[in-house]
Amino acid sequence: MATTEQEVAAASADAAEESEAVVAEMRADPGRIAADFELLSAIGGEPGGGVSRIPFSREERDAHDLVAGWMRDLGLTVRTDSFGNTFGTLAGTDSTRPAIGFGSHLDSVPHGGRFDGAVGVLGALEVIRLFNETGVQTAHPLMVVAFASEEGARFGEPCLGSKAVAGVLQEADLERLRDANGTTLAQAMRALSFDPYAMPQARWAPNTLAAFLELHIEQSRSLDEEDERIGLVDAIAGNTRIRIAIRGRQDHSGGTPMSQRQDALVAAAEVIVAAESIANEPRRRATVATVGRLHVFPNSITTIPGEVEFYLDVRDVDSDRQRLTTQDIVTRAEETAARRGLRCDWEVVSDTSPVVLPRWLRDLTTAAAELLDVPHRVTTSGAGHDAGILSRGIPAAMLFVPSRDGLSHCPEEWTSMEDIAIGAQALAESIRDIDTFLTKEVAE
Ligand code: HGY
Ligand code: MN
Ligand code: MN
Repeated sequence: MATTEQEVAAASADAAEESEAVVAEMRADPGRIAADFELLSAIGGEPGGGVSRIPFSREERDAHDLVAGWMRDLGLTVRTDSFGNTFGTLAGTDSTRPAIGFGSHLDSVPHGGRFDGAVGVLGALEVIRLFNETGVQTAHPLMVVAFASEEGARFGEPCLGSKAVAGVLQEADLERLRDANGTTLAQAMRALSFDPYAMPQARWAPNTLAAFLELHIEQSRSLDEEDERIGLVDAIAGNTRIRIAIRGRQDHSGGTPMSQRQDALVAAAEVIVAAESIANEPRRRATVATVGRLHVFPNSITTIPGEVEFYLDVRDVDSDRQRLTTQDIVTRAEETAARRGLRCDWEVVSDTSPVVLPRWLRDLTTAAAELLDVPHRVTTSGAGHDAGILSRGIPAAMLFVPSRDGLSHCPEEWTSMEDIAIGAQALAESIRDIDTFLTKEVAE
């Protein structure tokens, strides 16, 4: 659907003209959004303001049930697919057209923030309210989306719900993916009365969506530092996740001389420090490497650890740097274990490529931010998102709202309701512009 920048500019100008009046009427309401946030944040809410709504938990499902009720209250037709994704659809004036989809996810990392994912779903509901209030009717049907299991925090593989609809989640993954307790994805789904082997039914037919937009917190510092209100995302980093197991010899911490030890934890510590210094090399620029989960066995104060398992997360917007850095860290792990007389095994848990989002769609969302006359910038996402998965087959765009001090995946994660309202308004305007643009483009 390549198109010239001039076409987009002309269409944006037309849409802006038509929209002037509507933008004047469309005023997202921070108070309304705040009320929804209070109720949603109570699900999995924790002292200190964070939430735990981990993938395929009771809390995630309760959040989907709550939002499904709000979708119905707004007159949307609601369905939950075989993988737990929830959709609310609104007819357009031309039912022959594919829908314009917009939304995000409702799960969180353990002890995470209230805003990651939730902003995109609650912002989407505010868009529907704005359209209902101002009588906006789009030619394309609209689909509000709440994806399941976006966070890779539990099973290591991110964006499971969007990968299911995109047809890239394999049946083998249902038994392969395990959490820290050894629970497989299939077992976790069954525990919530889902049939894991019905997952293929969630796959979308081609042409289900004409475009997908995701409003999301930035989870980085650039907007907050530059006092900008909207980020238009040009690219989303890829991520590679490796499970590394180092095996030494379990032994007595008192009776074993230092020279006779095969300490798995010391070896793992050396590898983790090496991962940091490898990612810090100037030539790797934007690459980041993290070890966030580690198990020690037998985890006893008076025992030299015999085995350590840890997870490496490497990310970059450049796929070569992403994969070469991963390889370099794994090679260092193997060398470290060999030098210490230990054993190193590893497996790729997940590998998701970076993606560049289509310029023509980003130009339309940029025009919406300009129409609202709010400070905005083009920015890159270090975090992964459902929009990145969908963009392999559907034109996708992302709009960011600021994260205070860039903090995310922590209870301190925070975005103001005023900024979320601005984001919802830019999302609403973008949807209108895309609807007009695609209607005109096809008509001509
Ligand atoms: O971890 C991430 O990239 C995102 O927050 N799911
Ligand atoms: Mn997210
Ligand atoms: Mn996240």
